[in-house]
Amino acid sequence: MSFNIDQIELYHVRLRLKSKFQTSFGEEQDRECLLIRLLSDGEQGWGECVAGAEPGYSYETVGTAWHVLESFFIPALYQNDVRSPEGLHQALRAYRGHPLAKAGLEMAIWDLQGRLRGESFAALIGGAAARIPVGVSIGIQEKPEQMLERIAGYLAAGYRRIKIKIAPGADLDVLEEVRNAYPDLRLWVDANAAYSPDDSEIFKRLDTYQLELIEQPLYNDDLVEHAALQRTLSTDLCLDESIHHLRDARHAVELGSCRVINIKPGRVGGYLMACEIESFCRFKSVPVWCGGMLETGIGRAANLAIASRPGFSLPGDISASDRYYENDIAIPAFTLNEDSTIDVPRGPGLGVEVDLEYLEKATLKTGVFRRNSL
Ligand code: OSB
Ligand code: MG
Repeated sequence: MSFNIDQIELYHVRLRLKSKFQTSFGEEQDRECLLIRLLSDGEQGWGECVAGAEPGYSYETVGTAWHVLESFFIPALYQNDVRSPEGLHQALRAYRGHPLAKAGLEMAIWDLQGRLRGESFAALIGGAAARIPVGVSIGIQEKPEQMLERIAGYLAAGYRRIKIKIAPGADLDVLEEVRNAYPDLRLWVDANAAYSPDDSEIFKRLDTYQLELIEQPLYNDDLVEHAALQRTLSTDLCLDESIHHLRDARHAVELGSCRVINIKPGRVGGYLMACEIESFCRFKSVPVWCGGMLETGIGRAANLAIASRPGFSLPGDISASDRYYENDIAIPAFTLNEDSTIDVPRGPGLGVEVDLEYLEKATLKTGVFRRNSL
């Protein structure tokens, strides 16, 4: 089904996180992101660009995403009369990089398409599962006791898989305590590229904690050093930052850089690419899971949909709304089931509505771009 997008709105929003989220690259108390609304034929579509306030995880920020959307992507969308996610990428093919901005726009098109057809995003992209196994990702804490407290809280809330952020100086001590307290916990660690191959002594120790995986220990753009490291470890490595495209996934598997891949639709430039990577990994029997970017309920709805494809065999970083925010911008809120799963939304499009009153309160800047005003 085709449609005519005639207005695009950008919202730079800021939401207070319930607790500070610290990683090896920085800390966030307020999550900033960009929400995108498309208007067409009396219907709307929402997307979330997961760029943040600072270029920490990615070089993109809310500011760079606003710039490329306003100056290049939105004009290209109108000029090429984009009417589908595939058409969007065709229209943007000359523009290198900025995957988070591209993915946000793609998400909004899927939502619009789903709403117009009365079909869920999950159905449109080949999802099958009705509920997604999930875990929680915990930021670096000042003291190991605080980490134990946070873990106890999330286990009590029903999460059955815990990922903790690590960095040099905040790794072995905390793991020692966590493993002593929870010998059987499904435990992952994520270094967000904080180590170098010189840290081989630390890796040897990390290898003794029965971790289910070690995420992105080395450089954010590396496949080769990860392959050398994987050969020395029995624990599975998982790549996040290094995988931007199907090609990277292919190279990582060929080189042996990892045995697991974290798929974040934003990082790979959208849902179509995320599906390609998932299909390839399924063919190669490489387990994948859906990563998170502290999304609002809009982005998390999309993550749940993609994670319902069959290759997503490990629990995602898709937690319940109350793990992130006091108030979420999307309704209804996502809640955790007793078996540490979250239901995939079934309504048309993303299956969530935006709380416009709350959106207005959370918005720092708005932009409106009409088709014929360009
Ligand atoms: O590396 O997985 C990451 C959040 C922001 C940037 C990078 C990462 C993360 C998370 C949070 O781990 C996962 C979530 O959204 O729950
Ligand atoms: Mg990660």
